[in-house]
Amino acid sequence: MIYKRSSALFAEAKKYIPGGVNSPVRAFKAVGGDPIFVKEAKGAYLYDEDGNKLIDYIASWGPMILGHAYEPVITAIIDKAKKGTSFGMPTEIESELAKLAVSMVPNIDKIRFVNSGTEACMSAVRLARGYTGKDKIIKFAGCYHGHSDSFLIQAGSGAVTFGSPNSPGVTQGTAKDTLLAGYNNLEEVNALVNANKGEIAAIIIEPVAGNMGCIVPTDAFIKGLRELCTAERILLIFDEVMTGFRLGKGGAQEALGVAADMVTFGKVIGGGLPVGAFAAKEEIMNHLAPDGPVYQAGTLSGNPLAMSAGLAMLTELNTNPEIFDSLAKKTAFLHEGIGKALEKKGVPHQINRFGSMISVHFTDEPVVDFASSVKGNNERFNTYFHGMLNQGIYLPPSAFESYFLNDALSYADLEETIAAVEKVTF
Ligand code: KE4
Repeated sequence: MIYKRSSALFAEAKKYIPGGVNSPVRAFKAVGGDPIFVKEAKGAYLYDEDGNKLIDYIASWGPMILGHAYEPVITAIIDKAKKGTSFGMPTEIESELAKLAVSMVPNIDKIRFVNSGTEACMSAVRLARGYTGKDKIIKFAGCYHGHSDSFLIQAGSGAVTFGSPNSPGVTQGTAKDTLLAGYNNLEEVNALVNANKGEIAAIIIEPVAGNMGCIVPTDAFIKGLRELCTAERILLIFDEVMTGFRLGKGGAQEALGVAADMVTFGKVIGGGLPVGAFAAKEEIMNHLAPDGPVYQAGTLSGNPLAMSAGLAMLTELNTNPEIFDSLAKKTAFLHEGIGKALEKKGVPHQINRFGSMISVHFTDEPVVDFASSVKGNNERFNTYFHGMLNQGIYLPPSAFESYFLNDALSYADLEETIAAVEKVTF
C-alpha cells in the first residue's frame, strides 16, 4: 500500500496543528510511521487519500456501529441542517432523544446532553460531588474517562500509549482527590474506602474496559463494587462512553446485570456528531442547574443537528436490536479466526472479547488489568499493526485500545482480515 499523499498531508498538518492531529492517538506515535489521511468512508470501508481501500476496525473509535455514512443518519443530518444547526434555545428533538435514551437504558430517569465523553464524565463527577457533599473519587489504573484533570491519573488510551498516564498540568490539588485502584481488584478498593471513610463521592469505572485493550470485569468484582457503593453511600458511575448502545440497548448495566447510580455516554449516542451525555435517577439529576445548585452548561449542548444524528442512530438500534447479536457473532467469528491464525504461527497472544469489543495482546499471560496489559510485547504489536495495514486492514494504532466492529462488516471482510493475519511475518 502506498501512503505518499497521507505523508505529505501529515507534513502540512504539522505546520498548523500540534502533532498534526486533533487527538493524539491518531498520530501513529506508538506504532511508528505517518498516520493515514482518510478521504471518505462508506459502510465498513475507509478510502484514504492515496486511493487505498481499508477495512475499518475503529469505526471512529466507536460511533459508526452501523458503518460509515449510514443512510438514515445522513438523511436526518441533511434535513435538519437545512432548518438551522443550533439556536441556543430549547428544541423538541432534544426531548425526543432524551425520552428514547431513557426508555432504552435501565435505572435512569433524566439525561443531560453535552458535547463529548470527556464533558459527560467530568460533569458526572462534579454532580456526584455536589450531590454527596464528598470530594474524593476512585478510578482504575488504565481506565480512560476523557482528558479532564481528575481523570489523567494512570489513564488509559492515548495517555498510556504515550507513556504519560499522569499528564503535566494536572495539579497536586486535583490529583489528591483521585484515588487509584487496580481493575478487577476489589481488595484495593475496599482498602481505599476504609482509609478514606466518608470522603469518597464516587467510584467511576469503564464497566467493560476498552482503554487498556478490552478487559472484562469478573462477576465478583463488578458486583462487589455495587455492594460496596450501596453500603458506603458512594455513587457508582458507569462510564459507558464506549459500551453504551454498543453492548446492547441497555449497555453494560444490562449486559452485566449491575445497576449503576450514574451513567455517562458518548460515541454511538451522537451517531457520529459530537454528543456526550450523563444520566441518573431524578433524585440525583435534579441537583443540576437550573433546578439545583450543581452548575454545568454548554453552548452547543443538545444542538438540533447533533441530536438529529443521535436520534436517527438510536432509533435504528432500538427498532433493530438484533444488530447487537449480529455484531457479537461477527466479533466471535473474528476472535476464533485470529486466534487460530496466531496459534498456527506460534505467536504467544491473548484475545479479550465482550460483545463487539475485542483486543489482541501479545503476551502469554492473561490480561486482566493495567499491569498485565502493559506486559504486552509492543514490538510484536507494531509488526502486527503494520503487517495488517499493508494488507488493507485498519486496526487501532495502539495496543491500549479495543477494536470496534461495525455491522456493515461482512463475513467476507472478516475472512479477509483473518487471512491477512496468516500473512503477517512476525
Ligand atoms: P471523548 O471526550 O473522546 O468523546 O470521550 C472520552 C472517553 C470517555 N470514556 C471512555 C470509556 C472513552 O473510551 C473515551 C474516549 N475514547 C477514546 C478511544 N479510546 C477516544 C479516542 C481519542 O482520544 O481520540
